[in-house]
Amino acid sequence: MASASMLVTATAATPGLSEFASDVVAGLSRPGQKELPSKYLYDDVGSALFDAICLLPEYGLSRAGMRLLQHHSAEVVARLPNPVVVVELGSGSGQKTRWLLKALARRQRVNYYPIDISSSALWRGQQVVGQIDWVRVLGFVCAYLDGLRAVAARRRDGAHMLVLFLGSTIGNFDRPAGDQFLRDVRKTLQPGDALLLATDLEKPIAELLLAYDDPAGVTAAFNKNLLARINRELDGDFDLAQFDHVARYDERHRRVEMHLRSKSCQRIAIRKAGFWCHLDEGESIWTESSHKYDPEEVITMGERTGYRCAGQWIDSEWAFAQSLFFAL
Ligand code: AVI
Repeated sequence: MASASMLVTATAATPGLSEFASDVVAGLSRPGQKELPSKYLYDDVGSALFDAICLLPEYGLSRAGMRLLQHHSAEVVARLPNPVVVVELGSGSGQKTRWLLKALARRQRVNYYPIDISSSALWRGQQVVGQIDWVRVLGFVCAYLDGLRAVAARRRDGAHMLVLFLGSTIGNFDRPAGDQFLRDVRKTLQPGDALLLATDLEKPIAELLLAYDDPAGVTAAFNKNLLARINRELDGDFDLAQFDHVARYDERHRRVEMHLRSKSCQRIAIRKAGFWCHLDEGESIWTESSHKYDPEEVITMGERTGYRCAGQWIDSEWAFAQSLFFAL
């Protein structure tokens, strides 16, 4: 990859710049590898493209998570304290959670609190789980930890919490940041509260690369939509045809990385941020990491961040784990 890159920053300190604009300016101003935070992949278009990714035959994560809950929800519920309220970090489509909520609703009335930064994602999930008898849904549109604290503040005496972090979203954090996130969640919990954590597991590299660079080009569209979003929201002039979607596996960090590689030497304007950046031919913008785990490593990760593991289920078709932890 070309390393020399020059950039012209007019307004790194522009007052009143939105958080999105400042993060874009900061990421594209980085010396060496340019980056854009993966959380910005999920505007309405990006979320719809992600839903389409979950249907791809090459991307087995979501179906694995669904199969696990379909087959093991009763076992998970049998290990939980009674009663529990359910908090989900990232509401998703509601398809997976439905199995768990149904199993739980066989023994108790359930208060279910999905938390998502996107109100449209919350709304879609609620259509599915809102149909289940004995389940009351109250969604929170906010960041995960803020929502978790808000739910914890409503907790009634004697009620425990079950936190769901499904979909292997923890894999989009670097490993140290993943640990920190689990510690932050733990701070909001009381001893005996539960966390069901999903993690995608290591598998042959060719299989992983196909999952993140599918032949139909859906993941490429998902990745490039980040540039399109900058064009839409910040009056940028990225020419999407001048970028290749690249998925690569970093063996040292055990993660798939998504990049957008510039096909030419180009200068891009992002007018609402008053910012211009230069990209060399072959230079890339790093947009996402997706870490892959060893099952034992997941248990250790929980243990060093304040939990004990009470069960782990692994899908037989796609290496993917759900681990049940209790806060110590
Ligand atoms: C949301 N997250 C767990 C997905 C993943 O697999 O890391 C996002 C994704 N990126 C490309 N395909 C899917």
